[in-house]
Amino acid sequence: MRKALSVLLTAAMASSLLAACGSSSAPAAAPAETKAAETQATTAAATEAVKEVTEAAKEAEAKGDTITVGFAQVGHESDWRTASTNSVQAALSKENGIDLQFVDCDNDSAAQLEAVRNFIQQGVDYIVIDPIVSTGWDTVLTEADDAGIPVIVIDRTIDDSDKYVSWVGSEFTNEGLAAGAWLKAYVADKGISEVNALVISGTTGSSAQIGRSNGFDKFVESEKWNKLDEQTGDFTQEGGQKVMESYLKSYNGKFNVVVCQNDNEAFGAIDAMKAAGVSYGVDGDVIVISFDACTAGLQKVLAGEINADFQCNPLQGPDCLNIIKKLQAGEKVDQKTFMAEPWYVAEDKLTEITYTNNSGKEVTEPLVHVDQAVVDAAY
Ligand code: GZL
Repeated sequence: MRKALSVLLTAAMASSLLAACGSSSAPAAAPAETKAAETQATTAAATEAVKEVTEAAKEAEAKGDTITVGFAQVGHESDWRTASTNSVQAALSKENGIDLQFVDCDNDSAAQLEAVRNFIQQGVDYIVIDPIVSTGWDTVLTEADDAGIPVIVIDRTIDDSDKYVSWVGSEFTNEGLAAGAWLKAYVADKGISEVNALVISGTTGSSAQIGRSNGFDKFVESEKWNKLDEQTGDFTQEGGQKVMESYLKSYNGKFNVVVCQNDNEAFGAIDAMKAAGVSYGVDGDVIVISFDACTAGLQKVLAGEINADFQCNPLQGPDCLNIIKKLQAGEKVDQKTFMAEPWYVAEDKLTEITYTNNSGKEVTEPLVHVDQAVVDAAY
């Protein structure tokens, strides 16, 4: 309710002006007619301001202590995104004292910047952003900062500005590293001596795409795998299918691994390989690696169509609410919060992976074998 606050401040200033005009400490008298005109103008302004604050106060009262939050969401491109939107909308709800202004930016960075500027104009209390891409943010975040509106970033990262109060999301490079570590262990266990990989990457310039590509590429280099190609499927099923159809024209019979940077791309790639008569998955010629581990993705792991699925946790709603409540109470909040994310596999032979994570620490992490109970518990 920034509007109420600004009107309250205006009213306070206006009433002090009124008092100054009538007080004995008024500046040396100007000609009577000027003084009267000045006083009349000030009184009118103050009356208007007080009227406004009464209306705003009535509005705020009617709304209880409603906190207005503007949320600029990436879009609606994937199952993961749907789960992310549902999580935020469920947490930032009227029942929790929040008036959520939601904008689906449809994967359009210009629209997302415009949505944030509109929130600033509206004078919301907080702004939540899931940034489509990780750069181009400092100007608009400076505008929000100048307007005194705290910004919370979820999921993907903003890499060219630090003008936000908190970020909650995933370590995307570790997701890519874990995928590489699993593939290294898997081909060793299966006696596969050569890796010829194709990558269907996510939205170019998104921190999810950058991290997953960088992490997996570390293993491409260290294991001397052949990465035949990497093209963006923009995190959509249609994109995954189109890229795989193109790959099948150029590399049919020459690849034995496909890395899809989210489940929806994997669904599209699988449809294309099925249509082309290429076998894939646990008993196939092509190993399928995916990210997100949404319910539909884990169903394909259970069916053996996806060999390994590296979860990216979309459920940042509760963290968002917690951060806002802490800020409202004047408490400090963590600058960064990383989501917990399991790694899922179709076969139970390998039970863990060991790799050096993005912080340079050697870690050993469990591999979760997917059964129906795991699918039933998915987000
Ligand atoms: C990653 C998230 C990505 C998901 C995709 O945190 O931003 O965007 O991996 C989604 O499914 O489209």
